[in-house]
Amino acid sequence: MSELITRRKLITTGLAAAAGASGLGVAAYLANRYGLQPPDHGGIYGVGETFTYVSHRLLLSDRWLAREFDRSQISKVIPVKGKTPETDAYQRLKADNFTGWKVSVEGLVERPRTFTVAELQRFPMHSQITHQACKEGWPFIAEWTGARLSDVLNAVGVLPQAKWVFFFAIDDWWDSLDLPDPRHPQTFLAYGMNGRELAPDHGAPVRLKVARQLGYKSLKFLNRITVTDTMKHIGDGLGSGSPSAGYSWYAGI
Ligand SMILES: Nc1nc2c(c(=O)[nH]1)N[C@H]1C(S)=C(S)[C@@H](COP(=O)(O)O)O[C@H]1N2
Ligand SMILES: [Mo]
Repeated sequence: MSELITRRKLITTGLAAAAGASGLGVAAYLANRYGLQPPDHGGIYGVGETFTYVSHRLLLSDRWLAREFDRSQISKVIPVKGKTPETDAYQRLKADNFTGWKVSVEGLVERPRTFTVAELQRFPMHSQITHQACKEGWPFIAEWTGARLSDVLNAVGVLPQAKWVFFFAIDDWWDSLDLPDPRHPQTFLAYGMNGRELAPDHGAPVRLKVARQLGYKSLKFLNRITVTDTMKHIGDGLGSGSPSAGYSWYAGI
């Protein structure tokens, strides 16, 4: 207990100092001290990214919950953003009601395997009514239903050296999370939305839903999950496609 309090005090003092002139250097110092460098820390927004990421990871509990709403607060109009994959592969799977869709879970796990949507539906089903905000606006509240990613990861057995979980989609989007989020109870592999099957516009047949980060981290059309201990050699090594597009890797709310 005392160790935690001391650590918190140190960090709070450090972050308070960070508001001052030599400010962001303190964030960088704490990032080094606790091994909390976001993968895009070297970019133009790098120092700010480091500050946000470090303060969230050190000051907020890994179990902190994103706000949940009542059914009456579900948005009446839900924006449609982005495109549904136009490839033949996606269209064929869709025509077959996605029975052939598979999500592989591989990398640093004891028992790599693939899951069909029906197999994902055998995990305990959970729902959350949460807010999703795109960086460009278009916020909405919806009910998401699915399996907890933590249950799926427990089923395959994550190896102790694991640090990151990468996600890949059929439209070539990719992203990653550090372990607190994949293990968080509001992080879902969602296959339902507002009481129906997930629609293609929202990522059918299965998408990641990360309630504690902005919408762009919730990868749609998910078909591969890879657990790693490094970010190197995956894409440009920045942890997701977002930093190259000008968005930060960490998008905590
Ligand atoms: N595979 C994939 N995932 C994606 C996207 C995408 O284009 N492809 N768009 C992202 C962005 S920018 C946002 S804001 C949310 C939008 O989710 P929605 O369509 O359910 O609103 O999905 C994210 N996940
Ligand atoms: Mo977005």
